[in-house]
Amino acid sequence: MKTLWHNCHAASMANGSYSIIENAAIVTEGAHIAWIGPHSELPDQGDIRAFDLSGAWVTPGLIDCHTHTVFGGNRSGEFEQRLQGVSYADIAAAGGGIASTVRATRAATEEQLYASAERGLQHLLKDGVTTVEIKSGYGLDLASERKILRVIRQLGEKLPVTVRSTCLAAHALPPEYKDRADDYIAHICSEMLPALAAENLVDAVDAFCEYLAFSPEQVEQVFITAGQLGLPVKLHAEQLSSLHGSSLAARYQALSADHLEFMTEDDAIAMAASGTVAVLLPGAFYFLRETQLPPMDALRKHGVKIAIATDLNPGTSPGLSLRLMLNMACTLFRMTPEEALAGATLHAATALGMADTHGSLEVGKVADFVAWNIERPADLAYWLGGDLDKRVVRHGVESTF
Ligand code: DI6
Ligand code: FE
Repeated sequence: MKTLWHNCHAASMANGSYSIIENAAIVTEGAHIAWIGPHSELPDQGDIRAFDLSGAWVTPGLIDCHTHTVFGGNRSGEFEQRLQGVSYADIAAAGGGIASTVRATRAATEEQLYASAERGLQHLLKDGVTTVEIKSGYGLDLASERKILRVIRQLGEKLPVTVRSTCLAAHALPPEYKDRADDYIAHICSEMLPALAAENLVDAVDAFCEYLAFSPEQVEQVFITAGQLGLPVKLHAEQLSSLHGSSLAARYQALSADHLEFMTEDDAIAMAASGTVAVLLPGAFYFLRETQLPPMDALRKHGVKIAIATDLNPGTSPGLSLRLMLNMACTLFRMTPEEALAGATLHAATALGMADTHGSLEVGKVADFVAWNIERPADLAYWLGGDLDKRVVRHGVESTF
């Protein structure tokens, strides 16, 4: 069954870059886009069901390509401590930080984790997100990581959103392995990843490469195992210091390297060569009051694709709006609204290995799009959050919230 969506303009992102069609029409057939172009060129569709979009701007459904949505508790107390001058690293060294969320997550039931994650995810969906990546990483043992990954799968089954699941078992050192990081990495590689992959709970593998987490050598072991299991990799790299994790990620053809404030130009050259997407997370930059900016000039000069995501997590980015992150990417990182929007659609799809099916409005792609009641596409990065007037279409069908 075909449907015509008309009386609209489209920020289509066609052919791999920001692009627009004024006075556009879109024809969907089932879950896919069958035709898109200027309305004046629309071939006769006969008697077709039609929806008038009242002059809206249509964008691809937003894609949040980096979140940690499933966790127990929250860390607003640490937020207050940091406002008093205690650093993120100091809090982590004193047993807080990720470790405190691990305790709360281990103590929570699958049902409790589902309920709180669903609440968080609803905020993103109301903001126009139709695809989201969610990482584990607050369990850090087989049973607890499995519990989180099962919740991630359930979210994708029950909510109107496409969910990609990433195993981030190498997020932090669990207390059982204190001073034995190599042993924990060996456990991840020999037990955890093979078991979780066999249960079809994992779409990609991530790690935290940082002086307060895992070394490049340890991350490499995780990448080798992921490769043996046929899983793509991603990496938290260069967030707090420069260990050249992003170059390592590029060597392993990673889908993305994320954060990147401390990356060098050589890292950017390596990422450009491997097509590894730079996922920038302005919410974490802002919330940690970071001052080291990601090297925007080097990323642009070498043609690295740049995505923007919320990093939704309880410690460094309790960010419930992807559009707010577009604003922050512009105000803090000096991206243009066009770059930011491409970063939350087109390049976010590439960062998830989904560029063939998602991220732009093109014939054959999945019909996930948002019709925004706005004057110009830049308005999406202009308003600071808020529930903008919009219609969300997923798999060719209008979603209601
Ligand atoms: N970097 C981050 O910003 C999050 N994880 C990571 O590797 C923070 C996670 C947390 O503090 O709970
Ligand atoms: Fe993260």
